[in-house]
Amino acid sequence: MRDFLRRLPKAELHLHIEGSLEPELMFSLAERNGIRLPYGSVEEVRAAYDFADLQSFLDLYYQGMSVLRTAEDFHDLAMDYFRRASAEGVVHVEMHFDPQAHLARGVELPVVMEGLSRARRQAWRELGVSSAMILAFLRDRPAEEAMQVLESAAPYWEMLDAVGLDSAEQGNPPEKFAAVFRFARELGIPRVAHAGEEGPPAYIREALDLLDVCRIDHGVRCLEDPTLVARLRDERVVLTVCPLSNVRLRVVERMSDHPLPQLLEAGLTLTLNSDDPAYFGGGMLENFAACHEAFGWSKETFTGLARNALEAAFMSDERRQALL
Ligand code: ES4
Ligand code: ZN
Repeated sequence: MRDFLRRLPKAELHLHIEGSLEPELMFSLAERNGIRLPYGSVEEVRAAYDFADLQSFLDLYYQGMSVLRTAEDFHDLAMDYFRRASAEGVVHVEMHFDPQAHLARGVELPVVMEGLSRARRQAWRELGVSSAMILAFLRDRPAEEAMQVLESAAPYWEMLDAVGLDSAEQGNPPEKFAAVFRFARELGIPRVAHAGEEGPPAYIREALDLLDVCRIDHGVRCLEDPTLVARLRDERVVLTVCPLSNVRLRVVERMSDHPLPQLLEAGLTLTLNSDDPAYFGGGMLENFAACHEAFGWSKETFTGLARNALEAAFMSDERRQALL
């Protein structure tokens, strides 16, 4: 089965590129940039990845990315991930990236864009892996700051496949970003948002009604609201579910408690994703394999989930036809 899951052409729709930073690369970039890390070894870093909730992860995630300073760093980060993903049978990667987390450290948007863009071209040329860019706003920062980021990204609007909304969900409802997402819509930029991971089903509704998103990242808490589930099913809203992330951030206690079987049974359009593979115990293949182990799904189920991702991906119809 693992071989089948590896060979299955997979598109990843929910990945934070900063969350793909493996401890080994963290150390080598720290050395290259003369940055001191609060860890003595790769093993110590991995041992620190024991999270109580989303916020305890975010604290280490923002600390880890402090080693990213130059365009070359962002290039190396993304190429390192594209190589690993390609070896797992991933053919398309949509990467969220967090400009505000870098601006706060004095790293300007052009540095990030140059490094990631160069890696995307190289991944396509050398690995045949296509990719997309999702500029994510940090929802625990003011909406005015997000608006400034979107305005300052004007030279890159054409390169953005979507804007997204991530970071600490509780107490930061989608409504807070209605004006920012309205502006993105006026610019013709598609929209996605994290909702219903730690936050309530009402945040999923708000993301649909106020942000006009085409996908919900996570969305697992929709099950608490049957009317919402019916709407998501009828409107074929894509949920980008991240099983290992949900276990590591204690959204669920263990894989066997994960609501994926109920979501599937409800007729929702689901995809499987890794979220932050360096922090949550593995990439796409590990997430697929964990579902097989926990739920015993058939090859047809996995083929269907992989197909959902290809159908929902931000890619040219030509590329999609070649992959479907
Ligand atoms: C994130 Cl809300 C959330 N979940 C997982 N990874 C993230 N990176 C930034 N925000
Ligand atoms: Zn995420």
